[in-house]
Amino acid sequence: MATALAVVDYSKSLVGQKVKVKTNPYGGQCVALIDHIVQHFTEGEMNLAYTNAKDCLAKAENEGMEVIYNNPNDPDLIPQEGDFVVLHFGPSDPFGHILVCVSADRNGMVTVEQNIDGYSDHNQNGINDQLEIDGGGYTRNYSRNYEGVIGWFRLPYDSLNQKKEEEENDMITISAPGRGIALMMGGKFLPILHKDTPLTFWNQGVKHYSLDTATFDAWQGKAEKSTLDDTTVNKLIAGLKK
Ligand SMILES: [Ca+2]
Repeated sequence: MATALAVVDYSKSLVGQKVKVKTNPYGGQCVALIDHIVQHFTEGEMNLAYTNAKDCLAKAENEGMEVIYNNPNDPDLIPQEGDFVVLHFGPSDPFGHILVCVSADRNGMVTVEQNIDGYSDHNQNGINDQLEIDGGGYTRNYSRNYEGVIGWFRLPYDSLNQKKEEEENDMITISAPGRGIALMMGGKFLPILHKDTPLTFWNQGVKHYSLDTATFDAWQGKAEKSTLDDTTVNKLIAGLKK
């Protein structure tokens, strides 16, 4: 389930790693961490593919995420846990910065962020890692005030969870006399071979349908098409129209 708390927990689990995405050749950039988290929770449906941190509010808006623009004159307008916060330090700052808000109050935020330092040389070749392929920095716990914060955005939790629910509803178990029991998932027939397995699904809210053997066999793919005669089908359809 995608929740703000899940985003925070997942972000914390990445601390100490250099988190990268395929679309960013510069390795552990601040935005690569956020891109990875967004892709993780949306199963790849949303991303921040090559966007500089400072442009991520517009990108997030395009992707359909909720975006809040900061008003520095309103000290009560602060990000929530799990929000992705965008910083931009004026026109001389070419890239900006982005981070995960763990918690926030009027004075500042506890965060998880990657590549905090402008300069690093983890591979010790004397060249700033930021300028190197596979460069960047590591994900760290941090805290800061709201200097440079231009806004924040968050995952569309409601629609993500609704979609998940619909996917789960797309799953049923079926049985028929002498045929055992099977899982139907997205139109696919998957036999269930262990007596404990149906309970696992039912405990997750998967519904069960007891079918006749002919329908069961058809769903399993043993029959190419329904073999109900026209008279019966027409009677059924007539019944529907009532
Ligand atoms: Ca280097």
